[in-house]
Amino acid sequence: MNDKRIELVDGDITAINVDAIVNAANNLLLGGGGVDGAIHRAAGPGLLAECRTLGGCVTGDAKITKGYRLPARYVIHTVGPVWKGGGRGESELLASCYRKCFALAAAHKINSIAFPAISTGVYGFPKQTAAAIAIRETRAALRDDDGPARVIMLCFNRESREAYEAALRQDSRPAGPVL
Ligand code: AR6
Repeated sequence: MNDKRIELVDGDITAINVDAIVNAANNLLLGGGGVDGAIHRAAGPGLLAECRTLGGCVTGDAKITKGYRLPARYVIHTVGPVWKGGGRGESELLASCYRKCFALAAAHKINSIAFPAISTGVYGFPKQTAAAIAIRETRAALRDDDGPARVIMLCFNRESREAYEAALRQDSRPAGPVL
């Protein structure tokens, strides 16, 4: 079962020793608060200098940079949707963030990747729905032998951990006849 490749880890994403960490950024890609601020502080000014060359990023897309002073070799910057009640395509946009991150990970031969709970801080996306989308897209990326060997979901608080635990308890098998 590919869920064995998904780990829940408590703590700060900037300290994780993986090939790539994901940043929950905004459209400008020039830093901000929350996990974005923490990543830029830990990576140092080289990260902002490279981000300035990227021309921003549309919501639901992702761009990759080096990790500079971080233990991670790469940072994948993705822009999650602002929650506006659920009727503005927020779930599809959040799913797109995860898909674009996994596509970049494949293109750069990234074997281990750590995600924060994209959009669930300042952007207000409900944690439980966001965790279900994160786990569904991760399972899709790990189908067969595809995807990174390790996918870490960073749990910055207890609510996030509980949301991921609940999402992982949801059966990933397609519905079929009861044997
Ligand atoms: N490590 C891991 N997770 C963290 C950390 C950390 N160091 N710090 C916060 N979180 P948020 P968003 C969690 O607000 O909702 C920024 O200003 C946090 O508890 O960082 O996508 C950007 O520039 C929450 O669960 O990102 C954008 O303007 C999750 O990370 C905007 O915020 C995401 O919270 C993006 O908002």
